[in-house]
Amino acid sequence: MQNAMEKVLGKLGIAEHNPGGFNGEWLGSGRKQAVVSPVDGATLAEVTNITQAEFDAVLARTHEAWKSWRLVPAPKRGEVVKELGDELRRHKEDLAELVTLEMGKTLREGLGEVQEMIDICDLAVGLSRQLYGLTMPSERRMHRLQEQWHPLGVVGVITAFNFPVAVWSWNTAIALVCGDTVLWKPSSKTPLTAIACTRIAERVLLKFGYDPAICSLAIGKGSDIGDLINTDPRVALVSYTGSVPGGRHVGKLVQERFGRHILELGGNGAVIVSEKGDMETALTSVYFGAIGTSGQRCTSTRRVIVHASIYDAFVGRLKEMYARTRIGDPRDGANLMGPLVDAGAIGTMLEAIETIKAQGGTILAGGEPLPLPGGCYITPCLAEVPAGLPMTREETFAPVLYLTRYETIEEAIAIQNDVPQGLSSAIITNDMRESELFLSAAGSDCGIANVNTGTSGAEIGGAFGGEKETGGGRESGSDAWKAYMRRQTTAINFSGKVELAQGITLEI
Ligand code: UN1
Repeated sequence: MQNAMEKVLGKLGIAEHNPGGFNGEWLGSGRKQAVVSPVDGATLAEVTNITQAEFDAVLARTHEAWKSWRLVPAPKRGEVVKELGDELRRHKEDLAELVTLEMGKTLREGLGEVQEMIDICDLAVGLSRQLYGLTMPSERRMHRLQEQWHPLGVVGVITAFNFPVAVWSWNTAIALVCGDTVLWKPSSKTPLTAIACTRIAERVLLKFGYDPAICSLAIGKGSDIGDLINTDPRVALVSYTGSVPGGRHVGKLVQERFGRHILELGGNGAVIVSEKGDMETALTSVYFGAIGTSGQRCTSTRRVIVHASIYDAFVGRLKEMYARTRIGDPRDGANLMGPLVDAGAIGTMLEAIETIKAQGGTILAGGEPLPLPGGCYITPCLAEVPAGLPMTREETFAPVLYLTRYETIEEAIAIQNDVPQGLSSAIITNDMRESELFLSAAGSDCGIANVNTGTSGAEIGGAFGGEKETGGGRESGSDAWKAYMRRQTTAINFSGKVELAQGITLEI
């Protein structure tokens, strides 16, 4: 395994010691950190953070690069993103393996994550010829009223450990075709995947003769480097994925200077399992949603609201599935669940379980740490709770699933909505009235509402994001690209004389 690991690192350009900054040159002379794999506790490599002074050099170059990148025609920018997608296709297996090594998700999920990167590149290539503005009828004679979309500037992309590469790609592929440059600050838990992606982007940009600083990198302590991004007016848009407190902090700092932000914060996904739905569909959807990525997706299923008439049957079957879950080395295809990201995450999960019990919940299964190398493995937990238990309103970033009974569909929707977060939700039902109510204005209050499929695993074609404490931002598909550009409304007068709008006359 050691040799296989070194081979993957080598193929992706990861050395034993790696500078953590890139602005066309690789740089970094700050604190050194060893990157330890949650898979088995092995040290993968060492990364040197950038200093505050180095950050300034990185941002200055990224901003400078934008001044010429914005003038490259959008379809030409699309060609670069097409090549980026092709490079990701070539490196899909290696990059997926590095994701698995660095943060512990199963290899099949790692491959899925890299596939999301490829998908968003494909979408962005098409988009590069479709950055449409509207024309509107002018109220004045021989006038044209229209809007056009211009590049925004530097996009600061701050990402989390759980999707260490996909979130960068959602932002970067779209930002690049929109004529923006990108400054990436990855989670300090996953710097190697960030270096690997930046090396790929560097090669692609150089191949086309563009400034590689178009895709820059700033690895460093969150509160230092993050706040430099948040407070610097050269960063036009900050796209932040992380916790609610983190997002509140970012939002305030960026708003203070009237910058723009996209916030992708906590989720607290719920599935309503109706007695009018298919039991197998419900079980599979809930199971993958809860244990996938070891419960560390923002779209993870954390709550299941089950109709009282089928509750016992559903929970009985789910308990069997939980008991059968194969947990272990995420590179082994036989295992459905790998480790949590680090020992701290295990501690948080164990504390949460104690709080659930203290608040009156009952643990039905799981929550037992496993004696596997690295010390980051634990059995997934099922907890039976009354509706409204305080812990169910919090996002514990771990495989803990709350089970609650309901009697009426209105009650189920009310329970689903009664949390501060609003990212993802689902209903399992074959009853059209129930599913339409769930999707109506009186239904789910989340950014994502699914029918007969679970809360996680969103496709990149739709806009991704959520309401309330999830932060309101949207990334990926649909018209999410508009957040990465500035809209300009233009009135053009070709009449030869001045006519004022709103019928105002002027006798001069
Ligand atoms: C996240 O957990 O931060 O919908 C993103 C999903 C994935 C993305 C999750 N496509 O589960």
